[in-house]
Amino acid sequence: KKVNIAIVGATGMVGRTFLKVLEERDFPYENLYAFASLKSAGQKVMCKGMEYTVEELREDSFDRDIDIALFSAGGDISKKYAPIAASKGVIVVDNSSAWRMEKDIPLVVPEVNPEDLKWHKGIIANPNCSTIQAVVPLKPLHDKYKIKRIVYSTYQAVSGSGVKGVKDLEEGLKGNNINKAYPHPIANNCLPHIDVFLENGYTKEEMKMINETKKILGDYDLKITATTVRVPVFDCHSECVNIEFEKSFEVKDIRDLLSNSPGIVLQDDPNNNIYPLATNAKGTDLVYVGRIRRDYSVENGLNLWVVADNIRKGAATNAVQIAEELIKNL
Ligand code: 11C
Repeated sequence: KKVNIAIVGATGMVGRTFLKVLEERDFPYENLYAFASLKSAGQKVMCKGMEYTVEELREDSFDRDIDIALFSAGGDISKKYAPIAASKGVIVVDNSSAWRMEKDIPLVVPEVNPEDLKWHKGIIANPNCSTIQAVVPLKPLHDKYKIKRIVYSTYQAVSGSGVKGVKDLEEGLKGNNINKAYPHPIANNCLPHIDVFLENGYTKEEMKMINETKKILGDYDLKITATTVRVPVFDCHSECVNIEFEKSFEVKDIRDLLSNSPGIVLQDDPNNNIYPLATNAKGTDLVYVGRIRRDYSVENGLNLWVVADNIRKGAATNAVQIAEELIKNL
């Protein structure tokens, strides 16, 4: 069935990538509507060779036949407009953090928990980019070996901060530290600070990884800690994921399992300098896993290096994949 689709935040970094991914995957829509703030209204965007004029997002924007709306316009816009859209029968796939931890809102990565789409009430949350790429390999491992504890250490690209972050790095590399997105120069630095600091000493990004992982894997007993770091890389997040399992394992079986799991590409041949790299993941929709090795410091410990394009699999592609799952049942 061909559906009518809306993009909210169509001129932003993720919004433009929604359009690119819809085109690349030949998502079967009949009509497409592009919305953004008044400031961007009137701009033109392209999808599948057609030009669309961006309309101002208003309360009556959803008073027409729209089946699915992909939102990426920030938490405040989602808080206000996602319930309005849902009340008019639109299924919202929301990329912001506004709804992720709400009990009655599914938080979905299609390779991991597509079954959670069944209980949506009109709004579905798209997880944080750094969580999405981690849970894709964690899911098959948890199913087979039962995870006890996870230690995340991330190396996150500036595109996660949007255009501002990209500008800070571009300018910083020219010796001009504008520090618009970050409190310190990002060029030649690693900033152990993503999003705001909370009272418990963690950043919001770290708590997102911890809480979202539990919700997506459906296991609130998991013990998880995280350190999230912004690095001077334009695109693609890299992560070291340290895991402790209940059950014993053979590293060879882990490799086999991951290479046969959906959405994953194994790149693990250290003798030939092959391991996941941000520059190779850029522009793709998959999660790359390598440096698979035993952590000898604990019983049943494992280390992984996980890389993915944070704007694509970490945001736009995951949302479009959710929409692809939804249209199977429309
Ligand atoms: C970053 N993960 O890299 C963030 C960006 O909750 O959707 C995405 C924030 C979010 O800065």
